[in-house]
Amino acid sequence: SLTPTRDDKFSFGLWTVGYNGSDPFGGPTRPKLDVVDAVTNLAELGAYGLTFHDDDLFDFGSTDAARQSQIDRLKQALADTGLIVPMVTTNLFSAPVFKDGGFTSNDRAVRRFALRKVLRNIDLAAELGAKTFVMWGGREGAEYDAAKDIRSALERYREAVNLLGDYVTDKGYDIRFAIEPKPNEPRGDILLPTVGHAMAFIETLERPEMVGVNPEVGHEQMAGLNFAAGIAQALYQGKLFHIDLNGQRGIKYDQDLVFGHGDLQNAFALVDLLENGGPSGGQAYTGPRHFDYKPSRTEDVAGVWTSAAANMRTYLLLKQRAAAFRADPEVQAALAASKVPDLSNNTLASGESYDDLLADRSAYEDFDTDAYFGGKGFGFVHLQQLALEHLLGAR
Ligand code: 3MF
Ligand code: MG
Ligand code: MG
Ligand code: MG
Repeated sequence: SLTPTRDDKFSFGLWTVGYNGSDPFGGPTRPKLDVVDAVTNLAELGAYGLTFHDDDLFDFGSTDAARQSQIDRLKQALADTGLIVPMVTTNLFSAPVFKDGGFTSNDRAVRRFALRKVLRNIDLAAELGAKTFVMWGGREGAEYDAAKDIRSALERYREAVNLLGDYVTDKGYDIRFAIEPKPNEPRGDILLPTVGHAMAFIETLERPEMVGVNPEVGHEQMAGLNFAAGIAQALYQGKLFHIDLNGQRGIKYDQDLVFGHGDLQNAFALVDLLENGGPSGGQAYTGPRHFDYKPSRTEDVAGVWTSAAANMRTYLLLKQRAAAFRADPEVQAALAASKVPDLSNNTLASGESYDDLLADRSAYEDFDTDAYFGGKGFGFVHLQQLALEHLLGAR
């Protein structure tokens, strides 16, 4: 069905539908969105979750009373609608004090303040039952090579994440961390710029099992990378803890378009991967389908909810198309002709050693590469055309 239900696990950031349309060149086009309105509208549209930064819910520097009042209003709205908070994240980028970063600011007092802000927010995440704590280090980076000792910065990042892992473990919270990579914006260069960088960094931590990634479609595409392929590797390595779905058209500023309004063919491949997985090993993704998009600056308040609904409808349309693609006997034949399933067979026979391989004349000495291929291609273009026709609803 194309009607979103709670079982689809669609979630939205409060900062997404709450985006007021301001940008570096102009002011807001929409009024501030109240959290209760956000929860009510998202629940009506069929979402199951709301996520937020601390500063989305209560202003930076709020008094304890103002902070608590917003938390209470959120809790009441959740109770009234049945919406949940699957993920919480901390804003370490908006306040001027974070202009050179939080965990990796050159200023130690800022680093200590950032840690305290995150620890306080982890307590709130646990209180609200969030299972994932996302960390996007948007200001962890530099514009100038001489201005940042990258190795020290990575060491401070490690120190911070190790401390947070100790805290969650000692408190007994049921929370895992997900690092969100981004290549640039707002910094000229951001630390842990891609999924690959982040996954390599995670292996250096004291508790690597507690930390995964939260890749965003547009962020990888800003680096010219294939998002679905990056997600496949994250799944393969058991590291896809969360995901930010949106749309991006090429290597430019972070567009945060509606999911599918960017590279639609890669969005199709992504939904096929998330929903149908394939027999190739690694974890299946069962987490939230989380949208981190921005209602375009041209839209009014009604347009905010139209665009929120569009994200979910596009996802469900792609899910339908991907199911039809997988079920089509012609696709199955094309996959077999292209030897796609063959890649899941081990290259060596069971128990075969390199000595056995070296002794196998058919593998090399007697392997006539020209005769074997005989000019025969793989047929990938036919396969891709079938995918495209399913995507277009032509089959
Ligand atoms: C910026 C982002 C961030 C993160 C958010 C959640 C403001 O490009 O994508 O959104 O997703 O901080 O961790
Ligand atoms: Mg983003
Ligand atoms: Mg983005
Ligand atoms: Mg994001």
